[in-house]
Amino acid sequence: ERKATVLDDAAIRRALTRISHEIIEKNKGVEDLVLVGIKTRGVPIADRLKDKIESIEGQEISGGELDITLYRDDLKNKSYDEEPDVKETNISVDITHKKVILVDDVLYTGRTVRAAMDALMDLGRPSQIQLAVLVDRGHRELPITADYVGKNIPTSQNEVVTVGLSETDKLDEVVIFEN
Ligand code: 3GP
Ligand code: 5GP
Ligand code: MG
Repeated sequence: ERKATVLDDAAIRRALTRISHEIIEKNKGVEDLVLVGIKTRGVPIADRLKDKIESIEGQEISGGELDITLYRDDLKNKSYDEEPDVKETNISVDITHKKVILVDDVLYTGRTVRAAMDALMDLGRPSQIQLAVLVDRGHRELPITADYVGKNIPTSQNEVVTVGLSETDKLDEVVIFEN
């Protein structure tokens, strides 16, 4: 059951513009930054941030993708004991001594991000890893916090946050559903 629209397309655009400025400010520019999107919807979000940051700074930045399968996926009736696993990495730049910014749509338990950090460590030795998410819905099971958050949406466990993006869905919107 659809409960509420929490972000419409304008709100998503503004949140990503703000995060772009925060990334530039925190890192004092874009030197050595690599933006890595977590599939599926972290990838278009990373692409949008990359475009915005590049147009603000007038400088190109590197990007990449990680595919992390959620074995612990309640939607697919898998066991809660299983951990998310890295299926595929597509990062062509050397991330050693780089500041990697992981980008995902929703942050929940933190287990996907933990798997993503493991995968990055296997690829090289980043000087720093930061995390940007469009939505933080709470319920962390690991000591993981996002550096950049589009919107904090306190949810109950039986609510689901649906993220729609024009690249993958009909339109840009973030909606809360209750099962
Ligand atoms: P994404 O790959 O774009 O991130 O997990 C598969 C998809 O299901 C994800 O898309 C995610 O957006 C969506 N989803 C919606 N609610 C949930 C949820 O409660 N848990 C998980 N794991 N995925 C969810
Ligand atoms: P975590 O590993 O932090 O529990 O979950 C993070 C991943 O699961 C994100 O990539 C996200 O796509 C997905 N996810 C978890 N909960 C939700 C949710 O309520 N809505 C959406 N859209 N995705 C979720
Ligand atoms: Mg995701």
